[in-house]
Amino acid sequence: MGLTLFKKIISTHLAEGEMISGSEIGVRIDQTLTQDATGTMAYLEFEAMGIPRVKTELSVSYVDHNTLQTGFENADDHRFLQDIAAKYGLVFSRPGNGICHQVHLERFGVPGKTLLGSDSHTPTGGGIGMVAIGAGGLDVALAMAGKPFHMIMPEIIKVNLIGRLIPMVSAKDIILELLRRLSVKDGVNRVFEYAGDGVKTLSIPERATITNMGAELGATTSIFPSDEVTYEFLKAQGRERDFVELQADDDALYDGVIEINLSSLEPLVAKPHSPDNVVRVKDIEGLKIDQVFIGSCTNSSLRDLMMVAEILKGKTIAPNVSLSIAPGSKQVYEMIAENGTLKKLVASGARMLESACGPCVGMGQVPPSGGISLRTSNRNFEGRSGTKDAQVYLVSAETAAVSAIKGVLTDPRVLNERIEIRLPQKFNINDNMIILPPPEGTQAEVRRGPNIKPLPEFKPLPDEIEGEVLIKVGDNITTDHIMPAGAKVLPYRSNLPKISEFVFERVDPTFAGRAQQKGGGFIVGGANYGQGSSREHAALAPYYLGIRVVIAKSFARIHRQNLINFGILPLIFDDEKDYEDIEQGDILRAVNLISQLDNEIISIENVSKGRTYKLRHDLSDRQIQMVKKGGALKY
Ligand code: MIC
Ligand code: SF4
Repeated sequence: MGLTLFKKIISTHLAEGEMISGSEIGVRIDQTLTQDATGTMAYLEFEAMGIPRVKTELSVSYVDHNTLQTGFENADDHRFLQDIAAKYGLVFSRPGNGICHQVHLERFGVPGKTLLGSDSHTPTGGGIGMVAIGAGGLDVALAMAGKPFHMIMPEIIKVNLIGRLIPMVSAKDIILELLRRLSVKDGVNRVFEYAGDGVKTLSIPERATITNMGAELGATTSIFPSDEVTYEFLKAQGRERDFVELQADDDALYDGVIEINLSSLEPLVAKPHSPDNVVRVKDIEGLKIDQVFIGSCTNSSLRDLMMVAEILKGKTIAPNVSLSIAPGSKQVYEMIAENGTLKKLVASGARMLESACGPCVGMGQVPPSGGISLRTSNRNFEGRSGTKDAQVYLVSAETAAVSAIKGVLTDPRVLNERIEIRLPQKFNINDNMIILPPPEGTQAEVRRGPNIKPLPEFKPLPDEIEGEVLIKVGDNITTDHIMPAGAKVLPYRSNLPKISEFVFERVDPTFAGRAQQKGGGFIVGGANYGQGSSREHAALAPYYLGIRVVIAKSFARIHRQNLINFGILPLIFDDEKDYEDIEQGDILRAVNLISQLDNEIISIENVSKGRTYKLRHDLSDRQIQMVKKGGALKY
């Protein structure tokens, strides 16, 4: 039996275990990426390992998230990251050079290689046939130290693309269609592998939009074959030498097949507050909008911005709309400046932002009170735009641009014209904002501003824990709920004592104070607890507040691993009725916890209710040792 593309790449990188879905494997990592918001912590962890230089083929440190410098904190972090890169042999992508995923695709990604990134949208690299996976900073630090990355061998789902998209329907609509059919939790421990004759009709930026937003399915990653389209893209980037042809064997065996007929797709929109809350634009057309944001690692490529400019050209945005645009990289920015695209955007009334994440993660351009914001980004979680009452709708660049002119959500097919965007044969190659590390052995000083606080002490798991259920939340709680981002909180990513004050702030602002006062306790969650970002602060900050056990119906992949990495035990209800029974304020008691970990089932007593719950841990032996010792660094 032949192999899927994912298995082909994993088989050449397998360091531990067997490729049997559901079992734990260790994978050799060729490349890593970090961004500033997760990077400072990742490098503090790397430093703690005492390794003189990164051991990967390539490790890149990007600055793209915390670029809104309203205080000294972010600038201090950038300087720390630049110094660290020089000291440990990393490539440094300076602020202004662009969003990590876009830049990595353009300048560094290589088909067939493995990439581990401390950002959940690292699978963007799957657009050029990489196995690109998002993880917590500590896992990335371990990969930089030359250790294999451990994960559950996923199931592999083939997504068969048939036919060709009709005008004004684009790649974003393909991934929204998948999110419409599946949900934000259906991709957990699965990989989506694209195939079929529709693949060759999609450019690399379009493929990358799809693999990028595969993260919203909860998937381990998504991957496209590496074909002649990939070759042309790499050649245009002056990197044709990095090309290798890669595809699944014809007789490859998949765990499931999904078919999407591209020619019958229509423009789609994800309604608040979940990327899988998808309907046709037609179904809610006419919705009055206040804001449009075009950008983020999902839709900020040259192709997207040229398309937007062709739609906006000679027109003015509606008086009720504020349109902001952030090009994905300096390369894109330079090229739109040169080819006249920028002029068309500015002339129409667009507010041009720097090449960074920006509004996608609440860094500026917060919508007005009760505002309706149309965005080309990938997440519309409640509160993420920077205000709790904003309603964020996710759409394609085409839908965003047409709606910006009309002032209401509009199906872009009204334009009734065929706009063909031809990508250039040669992209502008100017890597002057990329700093290569000095040769090994060069002395490099690391400057640390006052916001950069040391890591906490990691203590072994206590054998007995008694405490209160400090909070009980529902299904699909995101890491944005647990550890908010945005302009107010993001600057404290390297200051754990301070950022811990914001845990669950948008759900229950009293949480952090209560946790601290009671010296810890339990968190109870529903299904897919911790979905969304890779931010390990969503585990580290609760650890800092004294949490050692989280009980949920199920966990999202990256967050579960982050909990384990910091010595927090993730437990699953064996009987979901117990989730209904348990209440905030109940006192729970776990005794003989250490020896109980040898069993699959762990008993925890609800002292308040006089009942005992059966809980599963599903940890591998390696993970059990890790949690017992107080996390991965101790282990
Ligand atoms: C996100 O899109 O939520 C982020 C901000 O990029 C995060 C990383 C972080 O929280 O720093 C992610 O996707 O992992
Ligand atoms: Fe940045 Fe938004 Fe992409 Fe996260 S999803 S990497 S915040 S652009």
